Amino acid sequence: MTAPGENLRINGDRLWDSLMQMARIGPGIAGGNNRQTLTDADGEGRALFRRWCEDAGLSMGVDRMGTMFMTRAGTDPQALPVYVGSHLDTQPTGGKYDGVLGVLSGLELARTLNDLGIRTKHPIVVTNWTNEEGARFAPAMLASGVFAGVHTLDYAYARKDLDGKTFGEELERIGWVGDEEVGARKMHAYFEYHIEQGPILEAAGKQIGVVTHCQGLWWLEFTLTGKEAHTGSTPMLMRVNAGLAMARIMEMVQTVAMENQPGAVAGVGQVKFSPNSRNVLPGTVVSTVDLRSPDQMKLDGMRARIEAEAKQIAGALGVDCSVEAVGHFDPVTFDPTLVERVRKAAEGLGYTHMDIVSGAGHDACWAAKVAPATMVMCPCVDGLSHNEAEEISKEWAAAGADVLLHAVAETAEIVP
Ligand code: HGY
Ligand code: MN
Ligand code: MN
Repeated sequence: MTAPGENLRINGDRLWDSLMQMARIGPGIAGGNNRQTLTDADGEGRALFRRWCEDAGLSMGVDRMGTMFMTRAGTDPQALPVYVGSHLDTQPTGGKYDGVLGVLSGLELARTLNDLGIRTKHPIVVTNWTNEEGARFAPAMLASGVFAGVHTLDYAYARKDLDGKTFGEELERIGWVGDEEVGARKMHAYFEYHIEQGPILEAAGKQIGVVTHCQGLWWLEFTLTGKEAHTGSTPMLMRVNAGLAMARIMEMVQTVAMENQPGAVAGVGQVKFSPNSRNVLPGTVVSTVDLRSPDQMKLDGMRARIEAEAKQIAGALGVDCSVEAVGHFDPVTFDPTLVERVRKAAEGLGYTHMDIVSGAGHDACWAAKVAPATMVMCPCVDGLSHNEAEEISKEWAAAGADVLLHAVAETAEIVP
């Protein structure tokens, strides 16, 4: 006799179809997505997700950071809900699955429980966090950070994009300022399903990543101030070259990361020259160094060394150097009980699996500060992500969603 829900499986075709429909909103130029947070495309994606959820009988709540909470009622309204979340916003040259797989798998989980007439004691809340990527408004995981009490609402609302627009203005403009106090909701547990965004699972031939930890992160924004001058008529020894300082800092960052192997990464994805004219030496250079490690000592040691050596490099060139930490979270340990539940679900479903540390940051990292939390991962092709060519298979997507379904259903307690 099978236990209630023992053979639960999601509808892989329906999940894949939802992913492909969402991918049509905010299309990139190379097959991926550019659905950056608080753009009109983000607003369109939110509206589609809301319609799908309401068609599935879920009721919507929105908080003042615009995070969407879509609730499937439980039999005990007093029971704290089980949250299943991720994000619909993408990088400027993002893939179709980063974040979106987790949100739409949460919806698929609700649709499947509806199809099978399965009730749970705890409500289940499918969540779309605002601005997970931090590409347009730093830091990443901004809304879940406010929810966890790491950032204030005012700090978040004041964050500016490269055009000087603020988060608060843009959230208002797309009409997604909700009425719920951010963080007022209490969670029984939080699950997030995500593509690995790295090569480990595919290389090991495993279908499921049982995520035990997430590495910590610093985003250090450097502002280098040199002297704007003519690139043709200014003698080399008279230059105060902020661009050269940035180039040497990037080389140093690479050296620091390589000297902290294994288990450390660091690099630069964004450099803004001003005035950014091809025959003017930059007056200012602004750039964010992204450094990460699962090891707290390494993480903080790298930060201290990069800041100190950057000041020396800039000083030797007469360039002024200031630095601000614009993103940070310590290495995260996910809830062992929930991790074991994911592992058992993978085993029970006959999926190959392995424990894994997440290289990328996720909203689950902040959710873990306020509730028991964990993640499920599926492989991605060549480990490629934050690239329009990001790819997974329908089978991988479905397997992870099956595991998510079982772990969530067990946590939400199926009512016979
Ligand atoms: O940067 C990250 O790790 C995440 O993709 N926002
Ligand atoms: Mn993501
Ligand atoms: Mn991402």
